[in-house]
Amino acid sequence: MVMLRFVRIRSSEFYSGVVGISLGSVQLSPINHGRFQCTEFFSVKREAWLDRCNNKMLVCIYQIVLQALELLRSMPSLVDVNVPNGNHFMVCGDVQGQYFDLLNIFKLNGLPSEENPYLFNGDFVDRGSFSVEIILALFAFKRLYPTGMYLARGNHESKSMNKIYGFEGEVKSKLGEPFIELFAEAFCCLPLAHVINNKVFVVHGGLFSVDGVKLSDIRAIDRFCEPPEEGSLMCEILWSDPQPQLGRGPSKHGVGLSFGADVTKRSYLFDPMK
Ligand SMILES: [Mn+2]
Repeated sequence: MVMLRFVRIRSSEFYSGVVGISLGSVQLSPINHGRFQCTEFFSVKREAWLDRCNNKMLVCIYQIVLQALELLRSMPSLVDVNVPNGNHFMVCGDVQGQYFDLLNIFKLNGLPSEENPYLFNGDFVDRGSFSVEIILALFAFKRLYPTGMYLARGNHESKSMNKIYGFEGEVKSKLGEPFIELFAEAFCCLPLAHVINNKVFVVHGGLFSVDGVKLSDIRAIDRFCEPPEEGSLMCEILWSDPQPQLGRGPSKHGVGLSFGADVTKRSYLFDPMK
């Protein structure tokens, strides 16, 4: 069951010019997401998809995901966020399928809007039983208020993690198999890092196995892929963890690394020469 009652978007707003699907008449045409070939998504699963398109709710859901995907794809790998003096900005960590926790956050801090912006910092899905509800709510808000909802990729926004930790199965049972690939594509479009007011660097995981990484290096990451398993900035951004000891150590995940406060202190991220 999908619970999105609190999201008020008029159905006419769901029309997607990109795919030529409207709520009244379902017309499928090949779509080109740049490097993503969604035509395959339709050709392989076309029958199953057409069957499901009779359900208007699924069409709405499809359009929420697709429109969020398009928005996210147009964003850089590192997103600069400007919070004017006196305004606030809420950064939230892993919600991991706990939809009622997400609703509680909104109850305590207000619904997202341009005046009440949020950054959800990855790991939206897996583990909890309501990952579908969470990702649809976040994507719908992204669509409604592009500058009121920022989303960063976490290590759980990947095919291999979703297969093991529950999201893939949940999508299959609640929405149907065709959506698995669509979400996977959307996750590949999520930005990797945010910088708030040129001062605060926000990533899901952490810092790097080498010193001297600059913001420009992160801006230059070609992120439109499944996360590489190791030895890349993208992998470390998603997987690294802080540790109480100084220096660098092995990661408890077996991917990325653990880093101490000294690594953070000598970071060149905000070097004026960046
Ligand atoms: Mn994580």
